[in-house]
Amino acid sequence: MIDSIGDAMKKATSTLPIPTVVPDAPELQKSGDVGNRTLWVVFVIMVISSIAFYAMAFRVPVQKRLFHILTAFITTFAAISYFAMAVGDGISHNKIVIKEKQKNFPDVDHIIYREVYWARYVDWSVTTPLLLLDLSLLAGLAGANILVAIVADVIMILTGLFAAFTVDSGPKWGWYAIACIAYLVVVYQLAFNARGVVKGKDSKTATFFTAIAGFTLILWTVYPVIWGVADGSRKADVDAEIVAYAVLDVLAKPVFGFWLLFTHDSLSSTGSIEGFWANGFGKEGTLRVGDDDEGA
Ligand code: RET
Repeated sequence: MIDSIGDAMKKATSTLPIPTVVPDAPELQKSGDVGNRTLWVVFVIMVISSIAFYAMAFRVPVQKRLFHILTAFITTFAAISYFAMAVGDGISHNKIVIKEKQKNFPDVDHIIYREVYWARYVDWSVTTPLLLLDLSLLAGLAGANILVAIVADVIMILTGLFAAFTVDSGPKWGWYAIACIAYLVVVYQLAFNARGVVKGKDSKTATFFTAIAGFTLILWTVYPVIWGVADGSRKADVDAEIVAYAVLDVLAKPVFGFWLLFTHDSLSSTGSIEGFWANGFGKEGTLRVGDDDEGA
């Protein structure tokens, strides 16, 4: 469709007798072979990791499975999103109009259509909260703080999506700024609140949390940088964008997951979750039939 816009414009301008202002053909920024192959490779990595995580889940008792299940869900969602992008779904075009000044002529609009991989944002809006849940449960973060981190995280991804589709640069960087503020809230919850509470656990869990949360925060901070040079300022081409996110996604999901689960399995019981998430609604806390009659 985009090509036909370009063709139509070329045809129209070629039939003009005296070209007064010659609008150039729209530029299409899309992925090539490298990008497409990368998407398939990451899809396969996500599928294999998911199978491994589900297998690891079945090897531990159901009471200790929460981290395994969360981590397997993360790579499962990523596999679905990478499949969507590899087959060409989950991709749209963002139209950008750049006014180019001409000497002695009116300005010429330079139009760019750039592929936006919106399936990524759908993936991130589900998987980054799950990653945060993994880390929060490991640290023993309070429920209210977990919610703050997750809501801030969802705001970060959604405003990042708006930024990716905005046409004018003012609102685009405005949305980006909102997303960055939301990201700072996430950083605060992990780096201060979660780190504070994990100190109350055994030293192995505390040291492990500091290492894996530090790894996570460094990785996550690279995402907005890539966004800035890719979707943001369009300095990086689409293939470079795909490869950069692919490396980060593999580190942030499968590598993070294997590290978390192998270490979790070797940690003492303080690394595990008790209560409902381990045992469901047990005898304590359920209302027994006849309770009311007992006092009568
Ligand atoms: C965006 C752009 C707007 C500003 C910020 C961003 C942050 C994104 C992050 C994404 C993390 C993704 C992960 C995926 C795992 O596979 C939305 C790029 C701050 C932090 C961990």
